[in-house]
Amino acid sequence: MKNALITGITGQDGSYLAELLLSKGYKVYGLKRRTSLPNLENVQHIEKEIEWVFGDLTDPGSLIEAVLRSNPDEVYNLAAQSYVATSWDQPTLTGNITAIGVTHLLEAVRRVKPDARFYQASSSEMFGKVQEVPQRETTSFYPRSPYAVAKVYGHWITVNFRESYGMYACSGILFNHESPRRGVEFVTRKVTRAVARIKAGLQEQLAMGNLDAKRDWGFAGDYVDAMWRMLQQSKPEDYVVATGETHSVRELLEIAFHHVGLNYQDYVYVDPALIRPAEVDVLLGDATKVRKLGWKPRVSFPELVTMMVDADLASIQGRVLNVAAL
Ligand code: NDP
Ligand code: GDR
Repeated sequence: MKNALITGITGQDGSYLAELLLSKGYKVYGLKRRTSLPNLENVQHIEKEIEWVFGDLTDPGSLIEAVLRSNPDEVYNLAAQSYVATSWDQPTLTGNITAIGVTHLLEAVRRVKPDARFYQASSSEMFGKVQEVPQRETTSFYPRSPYAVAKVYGHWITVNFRESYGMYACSGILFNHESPRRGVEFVTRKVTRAVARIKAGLQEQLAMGNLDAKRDWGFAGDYVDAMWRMLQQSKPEDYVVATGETHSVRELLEIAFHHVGLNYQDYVYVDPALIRPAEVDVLLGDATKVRKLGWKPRVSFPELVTMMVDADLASIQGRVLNVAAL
């Protein structure tokens, strides 16, 4: 039996990854930080199967303890201040967690269990102001937010530990991926939840930011399988994970509202306060390299959006939702 340590396990990706590793027979250790209220909705169905370790990416001692206790074969660093818009409001905190936190964890692994395989959650946001379309592993970075700048640091410190110490450390450069477990502030979930609420008569309008932004959106359940595959290779390498399709926020609105028989133009208005100080206009990934590991996306963009609307409708209508089915 292999041991895996997952940071960020209470988030969207952490919950899907924990399910995947448990299904493969791993013993899963989950790092959770102290919160004023319990925050385990995404993992409630597997809570008892996980060995919980308290810790925080900004607290190096707690990470050393987590690596000592879990004695991991594989470490997945998914924890981050992951919301781009908040990174302008809290740039230093974002840097402490999303950038320096990676070094804290790499150092803990290097000192305690240097042969553990390490996965870093890098992001397509690092491409930012796009230099090349589609973006691939060799495309240069031009980050456009404090979050993206922090992720570039996390990416390069992972490369550096690989090259300096020979550690099996690699990054997945993942394009946007979504699910019914997505945080409610991200654009897909914000829209699908609002559609359900409008349909149920609980909300009248929806304020949005830039409707012309384009993203390469996939399903989170598919993407965690790519993370696992990256750690099963003979050599550590970095991989882009994407669908190879890009869609605008406007298309997202069209599909989501149309699914419940509504026209988004009757409900949506643009609020200038939601336009970001600097925007990433278009992202489109080339996943040729990771496809060679046998990975491919299985959920199309319309299937993803309608799956999320249906889950939010079920939740609003009070039907008991089993998170394991999401
Ligand atoms: P979420 O925002 O859903 O989850 C973030 C996780 O990080 C939560 O479990 C959160 O814990 C934890 N966390 C935040 N701060 C700390 C801290 N200081 N110490 C320990 N844990 C902390 O993110 P996703 O699941 O969507 O993404 C996973 C990772 O992948 C992130 O690093 C994100 O930046 C990156 N990424 C995501 C993409 C996407 O489209 N989803 C694309 C590319 C990269 P808590 O529950 O306590 O808040
Ligand atoms: P992103 O995701 O910034 O790409 O980062 P988000 O869903 O927040 O925004 C996507 C695009 O939609 C535009 N947009 C809005 N966004 C939000 N949240 N709310 C709105 O009302 C709105 N209106 C328009 C945004 O301007 C943007 O262009 C996500 C996160 O998961 C990161 O952690 C991850 O690294 C990247 O994806 C890849």
